Amino acid sequence: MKSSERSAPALAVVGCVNMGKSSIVATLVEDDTILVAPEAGSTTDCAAYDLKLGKNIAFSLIDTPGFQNARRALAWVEQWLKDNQSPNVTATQAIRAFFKMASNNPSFSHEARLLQPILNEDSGVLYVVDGTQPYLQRYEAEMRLLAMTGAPRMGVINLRGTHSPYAGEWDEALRPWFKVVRFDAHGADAEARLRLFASFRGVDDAWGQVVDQAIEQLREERSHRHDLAAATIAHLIVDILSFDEEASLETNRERQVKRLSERLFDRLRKREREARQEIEVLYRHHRLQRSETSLAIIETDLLDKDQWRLMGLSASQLASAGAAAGALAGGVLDASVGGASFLAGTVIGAAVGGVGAIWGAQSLARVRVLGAPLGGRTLRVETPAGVQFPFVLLNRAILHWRLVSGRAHARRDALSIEAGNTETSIVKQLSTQARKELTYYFTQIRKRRGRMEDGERRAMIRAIRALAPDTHPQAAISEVNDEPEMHPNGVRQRA
Ligand SMILES: Nc1nc2c(ncn2[C@@H]2O[C@H](COP(=O)(O)OP(=O)(O)OP(=O)(O)O)[C@@H](O)[C@H]2O)c(=O)[nH]1
Ligand SMILES: [Mg+2]
Repeated sequence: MKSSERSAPALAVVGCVNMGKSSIVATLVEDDTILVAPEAGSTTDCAAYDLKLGKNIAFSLIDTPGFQNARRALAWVEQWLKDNQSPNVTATQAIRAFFKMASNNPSFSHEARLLQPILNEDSGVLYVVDGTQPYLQRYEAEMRLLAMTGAPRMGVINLRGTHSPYAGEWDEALRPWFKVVRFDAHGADAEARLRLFASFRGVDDAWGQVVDQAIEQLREERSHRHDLAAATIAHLIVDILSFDEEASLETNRERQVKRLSERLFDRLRKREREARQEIEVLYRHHRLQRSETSLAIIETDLLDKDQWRLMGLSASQLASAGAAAGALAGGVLDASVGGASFLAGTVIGAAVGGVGAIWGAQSLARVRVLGAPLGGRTLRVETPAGVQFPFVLLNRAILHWRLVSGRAHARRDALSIEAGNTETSIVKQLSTQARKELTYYFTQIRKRRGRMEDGERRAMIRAIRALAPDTHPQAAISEVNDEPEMHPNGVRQRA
């Protein structure tokens, strides 16, 4: 397609094999399906990927096979120029002659394919180099060939992390041929991605307006995604806090508690996974793998008191939760109290039945025995009482949110959520005001068993939205790790 027919500017992403071309395309267009692989020469054909904004295409990026025979290609072109010497003959004509020959010559198949969008579709050129590899003289042939096309162009040094010892060397080598920018294809966050887009202004003078519009729209889109993610997390918390499992009271209550707890926590994990997937899709991560060990941590830390401690939940809150669990040691599931709210509000812990074996020594699930309308009694297992639990849930959700929303789409490694260190405690950084507000919503959800008023629900979403990945408003995050002010401990004593 000629540029006159195309609505959006296009850039062919070219360079030697294995420099990170496909990685840059994947990260820029947020496509985690693009083949990124350690083998040199993994991309064998050109493919155009569009950066879509709403219905419009802001940019097209063309992933290309890497140069394989650049020096021989350049030698051919130079020979052609010698053979066709005349004041009217241009370098671009020589490149076109090469392209024509190479299209039917298997030893130049990569060169022919990568030149195709530049020569036939008027694409600009994004020349990618690897800042962790030394610059070698032979790369000059690639740069010369690209310069001969006359296409607007820019050089990108792929930093591949923070330590790119040869970036300076590359910078010097590229400058005679290109405007140069640096980019970390796998480590780039949303802002770094926008900065690279912004640098496209320098590729072609005519692109300024398109670039500015795209950046504005990308910012809006990101903000909208954050809104939706906050709503997804609020929804998750509302759902989980109102989960319960109920059945007619059986003689062997310990076994029944264990069975119902297992069922309840299966639902809980499933619901949490669902919410995570929704968030991953929002940020266009469709193929995200989670590492098994991280998953295990994720699955268990929900009820791990060490996590609570790291989150800044007070010692007294933890102690009373522990004491309440301890009071039940020895299977004191004493039905003698009778009535509708036997064991109401108490927590059942490791000591009871096999619950602890499933949920770890610090496990807490809430158990009630209720009077049934037609006589008899019902055993109900609910998600853990107290505000610690929703805060743990919130912390996990936000951690995941931040990781996913900041993750470059070129990465193919499993998502690793390392719980268990203070850096992962987002709740700990909350201001007193934000904690209070969230505590209030969590208490309301419990009280009304998930039926929140619309206004309240919206306010809760706003409170969660304030914790969005790249917004750190002072209102929500305090400088000091002040002692949390929460509902005393959420664990009521036995009636
Ligand atoms: N850690 C890290 N690895 C990277 C980065 N960029 C590329 N790689 C790795 O380098 C290898 C090649 O990356 P690709 O993006 O496939 O490179 P390419 O230039 O498209 O390679 P070909 O298509 O084979 O020419 C893959 O194993 C990538 O995971 C980066 O920024 N950081
Ligand atoms: Mg590739």
